[in-house]
Amino acid sequence: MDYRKQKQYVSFVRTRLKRNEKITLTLINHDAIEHDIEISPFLYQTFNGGHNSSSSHTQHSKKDNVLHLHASSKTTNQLTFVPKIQGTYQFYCTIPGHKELGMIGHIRISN
Ligand SMILES: [Cu+2]
Repeated sequence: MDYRKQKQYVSFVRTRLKRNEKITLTLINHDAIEHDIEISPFLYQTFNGGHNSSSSHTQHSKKDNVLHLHASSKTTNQLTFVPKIQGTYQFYCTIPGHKELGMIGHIRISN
């Protein structure tokens, strides 16, 4: 996932994933403000935390089964996980107004 403050706010390297396949999600933030990514509830297993220790970030939700990854301005952050159940899931930036700007999309997890 690559958030750029250009015509297209979000660009993707890959949005089709396989169940039980380890995937590393990379959030690259080229913008002057923070962004994050949250995937609507689905079952997964994580290997490293997407929650880094940026104290300025107050949007952290602690909802069950919601994968959350945050990147401060001009930073890149990563999270490795294994999706456990197939389906199509929505992801979006949780900063107010950003979803409406186009920071939204879908990932597909197949068997
Ligand atoms: Cu955003």
